[in-house]
Amino acid sequence: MTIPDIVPNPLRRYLRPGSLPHFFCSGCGAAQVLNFFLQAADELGLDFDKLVAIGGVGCAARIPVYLHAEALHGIHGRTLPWATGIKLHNPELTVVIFAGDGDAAAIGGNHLIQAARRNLDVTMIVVNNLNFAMTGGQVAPTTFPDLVTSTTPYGNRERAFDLCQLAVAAGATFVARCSTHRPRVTIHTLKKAIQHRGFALVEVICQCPTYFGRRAIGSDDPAQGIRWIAEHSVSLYRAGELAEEELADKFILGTFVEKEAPVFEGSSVYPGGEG
Ligand SMILES: Cc1ncc(C[n+]2csc(CCOP(=O)(O)OP(=O)(O)O)c2C)c(N)n1
Repeated sequence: MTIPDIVPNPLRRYLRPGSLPHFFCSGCGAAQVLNFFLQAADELGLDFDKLVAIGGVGCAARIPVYLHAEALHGIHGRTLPWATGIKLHNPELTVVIFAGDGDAAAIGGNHLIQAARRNLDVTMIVVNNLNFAMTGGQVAPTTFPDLVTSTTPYGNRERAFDLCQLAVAAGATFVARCSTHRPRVTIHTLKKAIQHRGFALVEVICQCPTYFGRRAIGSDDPAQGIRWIAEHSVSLYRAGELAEEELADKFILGTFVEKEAPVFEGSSVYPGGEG
């Protein structure tokens, strides 16, 4: 089935023919990230013939399926091993990973640490909707304390994990957190991450109306989800004014690291060789 363009959308040309209608729920933040990425790619003039988009399994991990580029949709948590092989084999390629927070912070967490440590020259976009959405809204390492999810009906008893701090500590050379309530900043940050040489991690805080919204914030209205994110966000510059307890349920938004360092590439794997 093809969807007629009611208003011709210039970004439509970046979508894989026949990939619509998409499978995202109404108001899903992951679909917004797809839109942000297309806008960033368009503004950069990114060559889609040299783009490889990689997703594991999950709602966010479906994003590559819609891109008119080489796409790999594979195994939950294993995006970075593929990205490593692809990038080392052909350094000319732009490799972009789309991962859910469950994917990046739980099952794929160690791959993230090693890729950051190596400074693998890829961009990893983590779509953080604070739960395992595709499997029914289970608690994730990123879920804030006390929140209700499908597996924490009495409230989450665990502390939330800060993926950006992890990436910084592991050696990533570009690390930023953005959110769906600030589209322009997010697009700008994605552009910088794509252009960055080295391991770039961008975490995008996203609403999940169907699972997280319904249980954790009591509304499946996407606008409420976005409002909730805005209310729980604080800029990096203001975060220093808040106590640690106040930050426990806040998203610190900003760019944490942007620096140059040697990247992991073919010649560093086989010194003196072509890789
Ligand atoms: C190896 C493996 N473990 C578990 C699963 C089940 N599984 C599929 S999607 C998913 C949740 C994905 O959550 P997240 O990565 O946060 O992405 P979201 O769906 O929220 O975008 C899980 C646990 C799987 N497919 N493969």
